[in-house]
Parts: sequence; structure tokens; C-alpha cells
Amino acid sequence: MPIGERAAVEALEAFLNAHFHKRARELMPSAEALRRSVEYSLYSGGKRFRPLVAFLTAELLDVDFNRVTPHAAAVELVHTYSLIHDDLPAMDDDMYRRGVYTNHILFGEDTALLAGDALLTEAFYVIGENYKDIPELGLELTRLLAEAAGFSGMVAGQVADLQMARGSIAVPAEDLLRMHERKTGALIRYASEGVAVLARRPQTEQMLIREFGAKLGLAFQIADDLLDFNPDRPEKNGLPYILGEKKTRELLSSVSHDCETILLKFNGRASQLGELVKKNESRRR
Ligand code: GRG
Repeated sequence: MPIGERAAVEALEAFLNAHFHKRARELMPSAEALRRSVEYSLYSGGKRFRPLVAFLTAELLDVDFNRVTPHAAAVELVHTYSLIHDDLPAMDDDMYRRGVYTNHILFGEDTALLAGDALLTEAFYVIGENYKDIPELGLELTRLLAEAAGFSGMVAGQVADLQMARGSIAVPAEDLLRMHERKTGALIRYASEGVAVLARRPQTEQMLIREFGAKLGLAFQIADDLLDFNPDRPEKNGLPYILGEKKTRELLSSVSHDCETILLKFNGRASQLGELVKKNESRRR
């Protein structure tokens, strides 16, 4: 059954509201700043792209949306943590995100750091709590989310990005792509792959969906680099600066085409997920 973008976002937010309402009852009053800091970043206008990937993969694989919602929420919790930490003075040192103050500007570095920690760990709580009816599914989601977010995934990508930004020599495009596959791509890959796990699809199909998610993640980042590109003040480690704008656009369409080729194997080229691939390719924000 198709799910609209708005309905997907509403399902996600209803889940998050109910979850934190319940969890906040367990907080002592002196930890109230943690709740406010977490909620500030969770509801400060994110596009909810990763949960949408999860919901549209569910549509493709015919998985019940209610079953997918906790998984989609766990992904958004990890994403939100990563943005809070990315904005900290030790990393990008940003004052604004999504047109409003970053978390640490409003709540202080200490609380922002801890809000990120709480969001990351809460993602695993959400998985443990909501998939305990079939423990092996919960366990596999846990393993895959840790893989995507951690040591060899998003954290490794972030470290590589910091190192590249600090270096003075031009970074080869190949290294930049490997970094993006981890920093941005891995979590988007997991958003899709986790649904194939929940659908209990055969291993070969799970691997295909994993590959689809990885490619969509890369396409998302390439589109982001193109949106950020300013020829007068080019970002030294941006793909358009290194490859040129034309080649970067060609790369985006080739990676998007790869996504569509995988979808064909699921008869899904005309699916909402196929639409999302196209939408990302011509994304304005
Ligand atoms: C701190 C471990 C750690 C990782 C941070 C994802 C990330 C890693 C940093 C974000 C830096 C950044 C701007 C990357 C470019 C692409 C990207 C992931 C943008 C943010 O995602 P959107 O556009 O954000 O989905 P919204 O605001 O819509 O939620």
C-alpha cells in the first residue's frame, strides 16, 4: 500500500512523541535540560530523508508501516546525534543549522555532547524494545545499525573528513567518495537494508537492497555537494571542485541510474522509492 511523504513523517513524529513522552517520565527533574536539548534537535526542521527511505523501502517490499516505524525512528535518532556532534566546536564549530541556532549554542557544549550520546544510545533502546517479539531480527538490526554508525561506518567517515579538511594537498576523488560512502551513505544504506531484514527477504535480496541503499546514500551526498557548490568560493574537498561541476552531475546521474537498475529487479522502477531517486537527482534542498 502506498504511503505519502506527509503520512510517513506524521507516523515517525507520532512514534517519537509517544516514545519520549513515556521515557521523559523516567527522568529526574535535574536532567530536564537533556530532554529539552534532545527535543530541540529532533524537531528543528529536518527533512526526514532517512526515515522516508525506510518507509518507501517498506512499500517496495510490502512490509507493514507500523512494523517499520521504530526502525525508521532509530535511524533518525542516530542522524540527529551525528548533526549535534558535527556542529560542536571540536568538529565543524557551527553556530547555525537548519536556519536556527545549533544545539550547543543554546544548551552549552556539555549538554549538547550528552544529548548526542543519549540519542545514539536511545536508538538501540528503540530497536531492543520494539523488536523483542522476534529477537533474531532485533539482534540483526542492532548489528547493522552499529556497523553503519560506528567504527567502520559514519564515525570513520567523519574522522576521514576531518583529516582531509586539515590536509593541504588535494584529495583524490576516489578517497572523497569512500569517505562519503561512510559518513553519509552508511546510515542511508542501513535505513533501506533494515527493512529488507524486517521483511525476512532471502540473503541475496537483502544484499541487493543494501547495495541500493549505499548507492542512494552516495547519490544523496553528491546532490548535497552540488547544492552547496559556489564557483566563487568552492569547497576544497567538494566533488564539484575536484571533478568539475559537469562530471559531478554525470556521476550523480550514473549512481542514480544504478539505483534504478536495482529497483528493476524488484519491479520497483515506478515505485515511490524510484520517485525518491529521481527527486534526489534534481533536488533543490
Ligand atoms: C559526528 C560521528 C559524527 C558524524 C557526523 C552526517 C555527518 C556525520 C555530518 C553532517 C555534515 C554534513 C552537512 C554532511 C553533508 C550531507 C548531510 C549528511 C547532510 C545532513 O543531512 P540532511 O540534509 O539533514 O538529511 P536534515 O537537516 O534534513 O536532517
